[in-house]
Amino acid sequence: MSRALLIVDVQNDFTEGGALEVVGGDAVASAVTGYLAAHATDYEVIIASRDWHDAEGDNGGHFAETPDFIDSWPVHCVAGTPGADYDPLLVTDSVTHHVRKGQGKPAYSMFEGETEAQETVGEVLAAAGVLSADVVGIATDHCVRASALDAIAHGVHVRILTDLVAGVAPEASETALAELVHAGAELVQSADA
Ligand code: VGL
Repeated sequence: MSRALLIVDVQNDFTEGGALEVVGGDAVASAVTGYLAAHATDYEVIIASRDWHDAEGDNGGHFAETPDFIDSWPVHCVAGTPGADYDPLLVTDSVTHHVRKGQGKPAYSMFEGETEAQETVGEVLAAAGVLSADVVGIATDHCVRASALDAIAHGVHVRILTDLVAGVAPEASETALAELVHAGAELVQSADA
């Protein structure tokens, strides 16, 4: 049975010191690197996504001068800038597919993006015969949530590795995890994965 690891948006703008820093982001980046060192060979595909917004315009209302931090946000992850790079604490050597999303529009799910070969994540998973996927990254209450829901919608059994995610807001992150369980996801610690 083919397995995938989905690494969501472990980027400088979402970790400490970034434009939209998420508390615990650096710790997630380091811990995912440690997890990969031990477990990369467990996965047929390892897909990492990056938010990759346009410098011009507001990316379909995603950027705002007075953001609500729910549907609108400060400028973040502008394509080609250091904020959009992977956090250097994340070692990406074992990543098989790099996905970019959000050019000119909001795109919370990595399934809305494309690989360098212009495939969707759904196409990559189908081609590799992936039946189960583990999801890690940032942010639990936004892009992790949306990516995991889309993976479930693709018919893949999803596990969230709960010590390898970080959220913007604690309550919304709890709600997101509960929603994911309701949708069929399993919550597991990476040590038990
Ligand atoms: C994200 C807020 C805005 C995320 C992206 O990666 O979860 N959150 N854009």
